[in-house]
Amino acid sequence: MKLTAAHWGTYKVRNDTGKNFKLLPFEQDKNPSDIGRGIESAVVDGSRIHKPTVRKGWLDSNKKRKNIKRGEDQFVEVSWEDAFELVSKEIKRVVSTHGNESIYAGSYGWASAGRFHHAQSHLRRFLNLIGGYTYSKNTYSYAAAEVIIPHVLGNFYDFLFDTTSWESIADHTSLLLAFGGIPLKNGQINQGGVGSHNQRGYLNKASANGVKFINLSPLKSDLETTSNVEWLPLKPNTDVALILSLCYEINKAGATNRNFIEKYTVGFEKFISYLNGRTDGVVKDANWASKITGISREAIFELINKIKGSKRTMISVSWSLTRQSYGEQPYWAAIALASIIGDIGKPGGGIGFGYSAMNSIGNHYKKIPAVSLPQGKNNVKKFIPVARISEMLENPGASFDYNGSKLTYPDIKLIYWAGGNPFHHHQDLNRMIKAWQLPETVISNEWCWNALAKHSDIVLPVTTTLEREDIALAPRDPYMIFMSKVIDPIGKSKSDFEIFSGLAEKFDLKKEYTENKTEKEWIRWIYDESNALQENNHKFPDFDAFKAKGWYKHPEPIEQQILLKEFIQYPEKYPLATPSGKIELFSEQIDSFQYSDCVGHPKWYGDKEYLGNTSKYKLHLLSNQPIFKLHSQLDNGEVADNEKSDGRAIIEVNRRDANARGLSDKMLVKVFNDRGSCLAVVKISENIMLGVVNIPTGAWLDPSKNDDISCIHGNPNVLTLDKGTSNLAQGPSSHTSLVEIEQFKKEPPKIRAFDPPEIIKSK
Ligand SMILES: Nc1nc2c(c(=O)[nH]1)N[C@H]1C(S)=C(S)[C@@H](COP(=O)(O)OP(=O)(O)OC[C@H]3O[C@@H](n4cnc5c(=O)[nH]c(N)nc54)[C@H](O)[C@@H]3O)O[C@H]1N2
Ligand SMILES: Nc1nc2c(c(=O)[nH]1)N[C@H]1C(S)=C(S)[C@@H](COP(=O)(O)OP(=O)(O)OC[C@H]3O[C@@H](n4cnc5c(=O)[nH]c(N)nc54)[C@H](O)[C@@H]3O)O[C@H]1N2
Ligand SMILES: [Mo]
Repeated sequence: MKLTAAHWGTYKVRNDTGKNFKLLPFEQDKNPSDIGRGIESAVVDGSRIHKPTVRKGWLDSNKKRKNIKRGEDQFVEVSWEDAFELVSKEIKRVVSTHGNESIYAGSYGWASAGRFHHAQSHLRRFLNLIGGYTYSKNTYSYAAAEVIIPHVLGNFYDFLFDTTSWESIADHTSLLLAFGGIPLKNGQINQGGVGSHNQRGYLNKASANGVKFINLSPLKSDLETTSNVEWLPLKPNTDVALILSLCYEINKAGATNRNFIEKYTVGFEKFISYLNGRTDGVVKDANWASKITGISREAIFELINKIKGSKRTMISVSWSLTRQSYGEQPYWAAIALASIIGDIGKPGGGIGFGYSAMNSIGNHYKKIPAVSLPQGKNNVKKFIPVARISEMLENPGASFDYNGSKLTYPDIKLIYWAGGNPFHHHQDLNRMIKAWQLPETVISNEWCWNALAKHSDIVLPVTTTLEREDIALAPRDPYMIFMSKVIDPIGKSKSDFEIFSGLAEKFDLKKEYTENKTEKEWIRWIYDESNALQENNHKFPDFDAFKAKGWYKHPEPIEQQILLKEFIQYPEKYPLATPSGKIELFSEQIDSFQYSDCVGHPKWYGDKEYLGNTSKYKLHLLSNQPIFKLHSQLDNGEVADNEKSDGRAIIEVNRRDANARGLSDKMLVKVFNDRGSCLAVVKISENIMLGVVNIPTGAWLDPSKNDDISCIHGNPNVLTLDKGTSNLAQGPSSHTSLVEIEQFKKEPPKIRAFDPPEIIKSK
């Protein structure tokens, strides 16, 4: 069977003639995602990059290196030979004058599924061969958790794999508190590929079994299932206040599971002393939390009674809770609450990180071993926490804090990006666009004229997954897929492998780069090496048989998974990977860093940009994950239009907020704050709480100087806050932002997001 795979699913391919093809649902998929069909139109869209292209101003000023204006310039098409020559010469010049540290190749992003054609792996393999690059640590998804969890609970990535399985929830949970909900829209995705979509089925089964769900989120749609879900809307970024009050009141009522606290945790007394107000004079009771969160005192006590009356409670915290100012705190506070309840390590109880944030969360597969393309060794030791990019570009040499260390920003002269889109993912894009002008050269490998390509000096066109063979093998998904080539490469595009092979040749390193293997041989190598890692009774089938069938499913484990089960059963034998070996409700280590924005225990920091602080901007902007695409990917395809109105992003607004501003359904509005502005189309809704608005991410950036609008298409990141979560993790704070809205009365400007820049064509 001819199949293709993407982060959003596996599809059967029906080839017609020439470039015509259709993607049909994969028979094994219980709930196929619509997202995939978006590529049918996107792959041949006018936004496709056909040839290597160089910014005119960069070519002209190549020797003088002035007048840099990225994002507003014409481009010139060049041959691959010229492109390889230009890129290799420039890299050599930068390395010899400024050193490898001056190359930034953090190159964050999701790229495409397919284990061999993973863009970042190729970029890094190549750069490591020539001495390395400044890299980035952590993710945009949950950086705050990646850094704080090892101090207080252990390795965060392990917990994502070991999350208590849905089967265990369906069989044992009585009450599930879902902070940030369990958004099924997000469960469409899994990094590296999805065989079958299961989150909806899991959630419905748990409902049918009588699990009581409470959706603690500003958006009702964050938790939808077949049974009644109780929706407790709370002001964005105030979860910590609510959780602390639950801890306080449960403890005050004498309902703390003392046995659990004594056996499995450290630091309880210091934490309680903070809750009691002994350190700051503020008692963290229900009254206090009610004022901050907008949830009434009565509702908080009702919630407490439900927890006290529940046989088994699961606290689920969505990843979005980490992407906000002080984003370390919600997870730490939730761990404290789960400890006080004492259901950690029991079937269906305890804490869960991001059910339905991806399709694989809560399936009971252990990590399936798989090899990646070897990246070699990076000789440069400099790195930045990934979301500090603008700050790095603005402040070469400046020092900053990160997880107990004092680090300094490098002086970046060259940026090389492959497989990510910072003009999608980064916050406060107006700030970034300014900072982006500072390096001498920006190179990207892209397949479409998105804002990253338009803000590059040299753009090398890559193939999409449909134009090459690969193997999808995601360690969290039981399906392995042979990805067939569906169409020939569009224009003169090449795979990242071909691009870096071509560049390596200019450094006389082609043999080292390719190891004399072709793409097909590399795919076979990944298959064989991964197979060697499987347990004896789980070996892959013969390669040719696998290729002919198109897919293989890893055998299902028998046991339900329970997070931290071993630690709870045998705390001495299986201590946690924290300094004390226990759950740390007070962390001596974090305390020793002396950060005012992340002290030794979970704490409410009220000085953030949120609805509790006076501001001329009265609405909290959420910018959640889009339903019909993955981030900015396939925004140029037809399926993404489902989530737009007249081609622009939609802003969900509560009816009373709309009425107060004279806004009506489908009205074109300007959303703004001091950082920027964007246009969007109003959708009035009862499903979003008062004072909160939401623009899903992913609209390609489309600035308009004429209209003085940072993005006329609706990219929310022109509005979001670009500030580290705290000195501990320095993670992104994208869900922190206050805005205002007004009708946009002028002529609606034409969207140019998908138009290529002006290109001087070669023959
Ligand atoms: N406001 C706000 N911002 C957010 C978030 C939010 O919630 N709110 N969420 C954040 C999160 S969690 C994340 S993970 C990030 C996601 O941010 P990104 O991962 O950067 O977003 P993508 O749009 O997936 O970018 C992938 C890019 O890779 C390109 N690409 C695809 N395949 C290939 C390939 O084979 N080779 C090459 N060279 N390129 C390829 C695509 O065209 C696309 O431009 O966004 C973050 N930004
Ligand atoms: N369809 C689709 N699925 C995706 C992605 C995509 O782009 N498209 N991206 C994938 C990626 S990379 C990631 S990291 C995951 C992210 O998964 P999540 O982090 O779960 O993503 P979001 O949709 O941003 O957030 C979920 C909900 O959290 C709520 N929320 C935001 N701030 C707060 C808050 O302060 N308190 C509370 N209680 N709720 C809040 C919002 O209402 C939002 O709808 O999704 C993955 N899945
Ligand atoms: Mo993410």
